[in-house]
Amino acid sequence: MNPFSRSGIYPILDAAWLEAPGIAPEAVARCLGALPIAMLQLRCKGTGRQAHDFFVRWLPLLRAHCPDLPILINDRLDLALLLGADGVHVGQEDLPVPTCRKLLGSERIIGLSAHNETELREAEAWGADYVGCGPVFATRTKSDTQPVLGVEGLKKRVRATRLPVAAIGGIGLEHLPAIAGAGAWAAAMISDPWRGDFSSRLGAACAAWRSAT
Ligand code: TZP
Ligand code: MG
Repeated sequence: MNPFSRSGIYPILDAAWLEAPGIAPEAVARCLGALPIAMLQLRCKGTGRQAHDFFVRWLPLLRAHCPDLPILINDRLDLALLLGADGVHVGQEDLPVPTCRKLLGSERIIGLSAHNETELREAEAWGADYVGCGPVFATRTKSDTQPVLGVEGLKKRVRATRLPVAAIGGIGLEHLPAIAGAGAWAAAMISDPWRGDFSSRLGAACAAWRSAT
């Protein structure tokens, strides 16, 4: 199945949230498997060893519970290859998309963060499968971001590329109608689902997306 045929919520599971005390991994994985989400990403900004241990712990568990869901790894092409992830998401400072493509082959998914028209064009020329555009709103999750795009800025990016666009940055439940209305393929969310009961909040996000599309 074309992984982009289903638009929706794209949870990015960051180690900072997933490895916090009190998190029950099985319950998180079960909840993700039960929801109609578009794609999943594992992200760990720790040391190489921390990233390794985090991906080794979580990828197989998520796979077991979400067999049909593409699961990408942030930044770490080496670990994505080692663990057989469905792809990688890279930023402008990470390994270039053509290098990722050479190593990953044509079947796996490559997402690239793109912040302007030049980067959008490069993403297309290099064969990225989707682009991440943001921050749409102010975020406390990432400090070295580009200026906030806003919904109008997001619409411009969507119009400027033929690639599916994953909107990211400060996205909460209340923003989902506007993000869907802007034509984004997905709403990537890191912190919002954790600002309450993970399962109910993510369920509400999926429902909000569905009623907006
Ligand atoms: N890239 C642009 S904003 C951002 C990233 C990785 C962080 C998004 O996190 P949150 O918690 O959903 O605002
Ligand atoms: Mg990166």
